[in-house]
Amino acid sequence: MDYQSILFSVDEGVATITLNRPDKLNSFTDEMHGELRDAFKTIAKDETIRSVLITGAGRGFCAGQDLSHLASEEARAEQDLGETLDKNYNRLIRTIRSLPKPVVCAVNGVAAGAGANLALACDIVLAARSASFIQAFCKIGLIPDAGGTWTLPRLVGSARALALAMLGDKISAEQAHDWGMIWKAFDDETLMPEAQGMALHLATQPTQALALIKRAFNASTSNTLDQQLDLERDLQTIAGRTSDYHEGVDAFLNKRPAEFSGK
Ligand code: LHQ
Repeated sequence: MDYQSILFSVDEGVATITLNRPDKLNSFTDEMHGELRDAFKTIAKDETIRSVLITGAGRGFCAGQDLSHLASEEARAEQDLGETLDKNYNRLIRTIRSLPKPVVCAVNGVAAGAGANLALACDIVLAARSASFIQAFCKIGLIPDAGGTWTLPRLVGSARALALAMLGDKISAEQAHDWGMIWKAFDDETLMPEAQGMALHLATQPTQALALIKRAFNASTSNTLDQQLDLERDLQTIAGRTSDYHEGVDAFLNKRPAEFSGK
């Protein structure tokens, strides 16, 4: 498939997706969603891909849904927002959260609306110091979507999440870092080398274990401690049967660097 709204490349086990509508701050269109679905299908199928990096082209990361086709009242009235969520955003967020590979997000500029919540759905979020996060939905009479009402309170607590959602205030990358919303903020010029280095590192790690870690953390949000202890037992049993477990222990005992195959 030829992509018009994203760039997609695979190198050294890392799949890089760049949202690529810079003039419109990489806002989402149906076309972009279709291309993202196609790219994630490749990522899921290709065993040589062991980590994913998502970023944006130009000065923005992603300004949420492209609103330009909603100029007329008829267009707004005709649109079924629930259908749009089912068709596009919910699928995208479910795909990222259930992907058995680590997903790094490099937020290179403003992340607004569903763009902010796309970033927060990723496993490790890095941001440029000039980047910002805006739960812009309330400014147009909507509620946070793309998983925001689930991720935000878990990341920053209800008090901050509710205020962010109800005020639509812009917060800086530094603030997002201080609040535990993202992993780290970097000077603008070092964001991409840092993010690429991290994605490359993850692509050399025990992929099955990383996938199981993701599964365990996903489940922990609704499990009791008892359920989670049982899940850890089950997932650790699976991890203990991977080649990478044998390699990791052998490498440690022989004082050599581990060479994980992802198997
Ligand atoms: C845009 C957009 C944009 C089109 C900037 N669309 N062109 C919604 C509805 C349906 C179904 C389900 O879900 C959703 C989810 C959502 O995401 S709702 C939230 C939608 N997003 C927003 O409300 C954010 C709108 N954008 C902004 O508030 C500002 O653009 C931000 C704060 C992101 C950046 O501000 P500035 O840095 O001042 O840039 P700008 O506003 O000048 O934008 C640059 C260009 O990008 C400009 O185009 P132009 O041709 O005038 O240069 C904007 O019109 C365009 N753009 N966001 N969402």
